[in-house]
Amino acid sequence: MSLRHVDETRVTRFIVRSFAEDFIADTRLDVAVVGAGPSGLTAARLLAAAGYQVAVFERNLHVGGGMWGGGMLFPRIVIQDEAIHLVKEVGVNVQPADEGYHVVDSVECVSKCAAAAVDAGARIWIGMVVEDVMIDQQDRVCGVVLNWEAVQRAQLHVDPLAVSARLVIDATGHDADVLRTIERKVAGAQFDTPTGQIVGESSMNATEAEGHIVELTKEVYPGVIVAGMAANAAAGAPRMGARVGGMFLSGQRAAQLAAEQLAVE
Ligand code: 48F
Repeated sequence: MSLRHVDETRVTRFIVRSFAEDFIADTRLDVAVVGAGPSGLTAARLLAAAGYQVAVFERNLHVGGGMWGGGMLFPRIVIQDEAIHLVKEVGVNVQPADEGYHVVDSVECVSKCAAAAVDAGARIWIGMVVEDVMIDQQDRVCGVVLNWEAVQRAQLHVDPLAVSARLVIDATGHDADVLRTIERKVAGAQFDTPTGQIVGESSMNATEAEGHIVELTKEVYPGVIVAGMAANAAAGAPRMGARVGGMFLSGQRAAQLAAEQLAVE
């Protein structure tokens, strides 16, 4: 059996029309999640499931952030008892280790976390970098400024486009890229961190890192909740390696805080 002949220009129209319809729908968001690692995908899934209009912007062509490579390219990640429900509820198979730890296949974990976020109603835009934020008259962040990662890499002079968001979640990992951009661009910006500035992560101490990550997940700048490794980086807390339960719990906390704030606005 041969496949139906499709005029190539119709394929072009299908793709552009579908992209345009969905992207226009995402120009006024409740929550813009920046970064599709474990914390961003978890926050997006939970907020979309609660009925909020959520989009995730990811600079790479792939989702999953630091999860794919597991620990030093061994494609396994370790999650503690306290967080394991957040991967079990998206269907990830779990191998119990001992002392309250579980091992999961990182490829399976990325795939199922991303699929569950999309199934819940979040859209994930890949290849798009958040290169700036929009701010209102009170210097509150009210949206994100987007460009293609390919444009940024090629250093082409191409103006970006912006989408509005009632809240932004910075889930950009070690770089805390959204907060760093605000620090660079908003004169006198003060953050809810120990120094009032973005401190940068400190060397590995997994126990301390995981102990603080949920409380460090908060609105550190008006309109921006920080989640995942970016939360530790903002506050100067340590990194934690391939033990990633804290990332999932932080994503859950970011979703809770965002929902509480959106509910009262
Ligand atoms: O780094 P990442 O996985 O963040 P996370 O959710 O989880 C961290 C763990 O994976 C691991 C770890 C555990 O101990 O430390 O690293 O905190 O995912 C962050 C994602 O954000 C994207 C980046 O490509 C990655 O996929 N990202 C970073 N900056 C931008 C961005 C940006 N400006 N615009 C769009 N995406």
